[in-house]
Formats: sequence, C-alpha cells, structure tokens
Amino acid sequence: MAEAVQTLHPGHAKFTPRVFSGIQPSGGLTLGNYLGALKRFAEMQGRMETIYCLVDLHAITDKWQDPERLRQQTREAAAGFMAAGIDPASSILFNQSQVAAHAELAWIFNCVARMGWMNRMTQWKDKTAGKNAENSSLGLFAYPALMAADILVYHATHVPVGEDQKQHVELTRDIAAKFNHDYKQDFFPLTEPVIEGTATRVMSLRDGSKKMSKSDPSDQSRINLTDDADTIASKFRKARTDAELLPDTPEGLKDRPEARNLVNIFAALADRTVEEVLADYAGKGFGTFKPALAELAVEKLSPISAEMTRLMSDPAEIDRILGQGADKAAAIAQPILDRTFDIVGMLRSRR
Ligand code: AQP
Repeated sequence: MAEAVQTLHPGHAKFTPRVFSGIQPSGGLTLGNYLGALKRFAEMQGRMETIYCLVDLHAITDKWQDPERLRQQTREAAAGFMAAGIDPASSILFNQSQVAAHAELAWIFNCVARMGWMNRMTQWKDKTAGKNAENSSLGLFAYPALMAADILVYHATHVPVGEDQKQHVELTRDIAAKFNHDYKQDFFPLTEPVIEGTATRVMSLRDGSKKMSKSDPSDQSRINLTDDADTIASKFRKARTDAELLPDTPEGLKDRPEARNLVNIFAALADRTVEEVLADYAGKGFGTFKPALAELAVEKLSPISAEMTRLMSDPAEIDRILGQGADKAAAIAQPILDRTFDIVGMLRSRR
C-alpha cells in the first residue's frame, strides 16, 4: 500500500488520499471476497481515510432479488465487514442506496461513458455469455458507470479490488479523464486500483479456471464466511486437484490451476509468501496439504463467523451504524455532486 501511495499519478497532488471500495450484497460473502477485498480493506484502515460500501444498487443489476432477503444480505454483509476488522468508528461504512449522490452522479457518467466502452467490459460479457444479452437489464450494462460514480463522488484516489475489477477501475479513470477533458476542468482524480497479495483472484474449488463467486450455483465451489468448521473441511477435502505432489517453486504450479489456487489461499490466510508455503509442503501430496489448509482456514474464519453471528443478533444496531455511515458519506459526496452539476451546467436555484 505504501508503495501505491508513492506512485500516485501527479494529478493526485490536490486530492486527499482516500480509499473507496464496495461489495455487492448479492449473496453471502465468500473467501474470495474476504481475501481479495475485506482483509485488505481492514489493513488499509488507519493509513488513510477509508470509505466502504455495501453496493445494494449494484446487487439488483444481474437478477431479481427478493426484497426482504436483499435487506438481510445487506445486514449480513455489514456484519461481515465489521467482523473482518472494519471499525465504523475509523472507516465510513454504509449501504449505497442511502446516499442518493451515487445514482445522481451515475446519470452524468451514463452521458459521459460510451456504449463501445461498456461493450468491451469482460464482466458484462461473462454475465451475458450463453444468455440473451437483449434480455439483460440496462443496469447490468451501465454497472461500470455506477461504479465510477461510487468512487468519484468521494474523489477517491485508491480502490482496493480483486483482479476481476481492475478493468472497471480503468474505465473509471477513462470516465474521469473524458469528463475533465470535455469540461476543461481538473476536477476528478485518476483513481488507482490497488491489487496486491497472493489472493487477488481466488478460484472456484470445483474449477480452477473460474473465479470463486457468491452467485455460483454450486455451493461446493466456494467457502462462505458463515460455513462451519466441518463444512470448510469437507469443501477443501473435495476440492478438485491433480495427482501430483507439491513442487518446491511457484513455477512448478504454472500449469496446475487448482493446486496453485489452494497454495495461494494458504499463503494469503497465513500472511506468508507462496515460496514459504512451498518450502514447508514441497514433495507432499494433497492428502497432507488439504487438512492443513482446512485447519488454517477454520482457525482464521471461525472468529469472523462467530462475530458475524453475534452482530446479526442485533439487526437494529447494524441499521443504525449504516445510517450513521450514510450521513457521513453524504456529507463528503454532496459538495462534489453539487460542483459536478455546476460544471455540467445544471441550473441549481434551491440552495
Ligand atoms: N474470487 C475472488 N477473488 C478475489 N477477489 C474477489 N472479489 C470477488 N470475488 C473474488 C472481490 O470482492 C470485491 C467485491 O466484489 P463484488 O461482490 O462486488 O462483485 P464480484 O466481484 O462480482 O463478486 P462475486 O462474489 O463474483 O459476486 P457476484 O457473484 O454477485 O457477481 C471486489 O473487490 C472483487 O474484486
């Protein structure tokens, strides 16, 4: 992270270093969300201003969500954030739909972004692959413009994300640059994606070519943060692997995606490098490695799961925290949105 701060784009000098990131409450949180996002969100806390968001407006882009379930998933995700170490006294934590500035700025960005840019987004292509794209929601197509608004409505300079979201952060930079160019202003920062660590892309336990995802139809493909110890052990035991022994260097994992995934998960959970993990397990088979991985995962995830259960026993308190976070977020976003409308030429006479 310190390195990322030093490599700030020169245009950032006038912007307060500020982190924004979010997760869709479109299902239960996974080990991928934890290692690729939450764990890193917690590590960034205290180093600079941090704003974290449950992006519930995004969660309805892909498929219909049962309204009561969506509210529950949003509370559960908030509990997951806090259980993973995000302290609402140090970070701003809220759900997106409570701050209207996100949707308002997204409209402006819908008019800045080009259809061709959206057409090139791999998430759009992946989520519509094999389906009738004509039948997908307009919201799914415009998802990256809303994500750009989420980030830029706070003039965020850094966005910690997993590898899969890199392209969307690059598009955010394109939108900021086009806006700045079209209106001859140096108004929006060119935000940096922060993609670090050994688990920037945690893969499915059933298929090493697919990322672990909360919406994968197979529950066996992922570890949920709420899984109990037996379920975690059983999912790792059944995880797809090959018959070879573990190599002594990372290069030996090159053409072994499933093995590489499990070693990466181990390294990220243990806060060790892949080389260090292989130094311990080279020459050993999965009969030895999988139980050790399961034990480590249970050790790291059980306290998170227990804390989530405790927090979920008081949903009113979660709602209060999210409401308070939304007030703090709106206080930062509103002046930036107002200035954007001024720049674009919207008549504002109510102030
Ligand atoms: N498998 C993963 N490995 C590493 N990072 C991951 N992230 C998600 N999956 C992995 C990171 O988690 C953050 C929040 O992602 P999201 O929930 O907003 O959307 P997503 O990337 O589309 O995650 P899912 O689990 O696949 O959700 P669904 O199934 O609803 O689409 C991001 O920083 C992401 O990189």
